Amino acid sequence: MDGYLGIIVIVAIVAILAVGGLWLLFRPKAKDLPPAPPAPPQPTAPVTEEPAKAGLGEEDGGTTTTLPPPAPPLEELIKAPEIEVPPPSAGRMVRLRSRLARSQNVLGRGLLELLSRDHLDDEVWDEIEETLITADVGVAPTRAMVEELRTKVKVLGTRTPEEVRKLLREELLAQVAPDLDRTLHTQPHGEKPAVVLVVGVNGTGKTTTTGKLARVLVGDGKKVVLGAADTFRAAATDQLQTWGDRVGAGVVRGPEGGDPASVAFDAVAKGIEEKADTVIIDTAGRLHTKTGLMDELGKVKRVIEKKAAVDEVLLVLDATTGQNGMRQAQVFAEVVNVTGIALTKLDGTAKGGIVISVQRELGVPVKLVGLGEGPDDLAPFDPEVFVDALLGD
Ligand SMILES: Nc1nc2c(ncn2[C@@H]2O[C@H](COP(=O)(O)OP(=O)(O)O)[C@@H](O)[C@H]2O)c(=O)[nH]1
Ligand SMILES: [Mg+2]
Repeated sequence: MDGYLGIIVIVAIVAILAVGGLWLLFRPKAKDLPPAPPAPPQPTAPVTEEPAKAGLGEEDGGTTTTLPPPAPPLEELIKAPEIEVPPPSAGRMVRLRSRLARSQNVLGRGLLELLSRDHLDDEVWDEIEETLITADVGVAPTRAMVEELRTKVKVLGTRTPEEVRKLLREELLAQVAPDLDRTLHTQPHGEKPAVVLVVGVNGTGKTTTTGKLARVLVGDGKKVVLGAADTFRAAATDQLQTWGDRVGAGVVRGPEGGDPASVAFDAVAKGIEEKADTVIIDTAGRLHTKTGLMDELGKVKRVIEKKAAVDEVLLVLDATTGQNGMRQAQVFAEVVNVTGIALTKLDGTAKGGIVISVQRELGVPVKLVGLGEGPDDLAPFDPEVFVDALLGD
């Protein structure tokens, strides 16, 4: 046995020497070494260095290893969005009225100037008519207004600027229909949240309006769930997610290219489960020419209705698109029962008259107006503030 042991020891020693020698021969020279990689980040959570701080070490007599309270995961610290509280929605249109400057210059000032002229001959009346048509007031409302104004001006005879202003204010207001019910149905009923379905053509501002509206509601103390039923583009879902994160509203999303109706259904289910006040469903911009897509919108609505009533179907219309937008609106109105209009981009157009024509042609009130790209640039529509803004101070 001793012999064997001796041999094993010798073999082992030889092997070690051989390996060591080989390493000496072939070890890389310092200058061949690649640059040292950057030092890995040091773990930030101290483990045992300051046990006293954890408040446990001393009582235990230091016999056990104490751990500090678990730190939240780093990703959570980085990602946690700051929830913003928006200003109240009441009085917003007053604050944003200067955004109507373009419409004011063309429609308000233009008409005031024309109506203040000493002699209102046919040519001037043609100009008045043209001004109204150009501002998208629509043919029928324009005719009605011109006729009314003609009669009243005749009665007045000579007019002071105050009289002209009052006259025009009355006429515009009558056309904007101040008595329409513009209540946005966002109140929960019974055990169920209100459901708002947001529809409209691509690029009109549906997602933006959904986000802004969520902000308004959360600011008013409501709990809101958003449904990202525009599943055609992942970017659309992310866009809505950003809004949800900002205001603190949960977002229900589906896979890209998934079934929009099932996302809408899940969002409403989550809203019911979490006792939310309002669920807002953002949809894809369905072109009215694509029958299949419009059918799909009808399906989204029917599927939601298996869970809860749809309280508001908000048609988002881009004010800058004029008569073209109006035709699209009519097709939407045929597929889903539109209950309110959100008229966006009123800040970027001289065609404020679209408020009048869209209401008249669809028989649906403008409930919200978009007056800019900022998160708080959405206002409940107020006819008097609107008309006063057009006429200027
Ligand atoms: N100036 C202005 N831009 C708006 C308004 N509402 C939306 N937008 C812009 O319109 C673009 C399209 O909006 P988005 O919500 O993505 O439209 P969607 O395709 O219908 O969802 C974005 O650049 C928005 O910032 C508005 O009231 N005023
Ligand atoms: Mg969108």
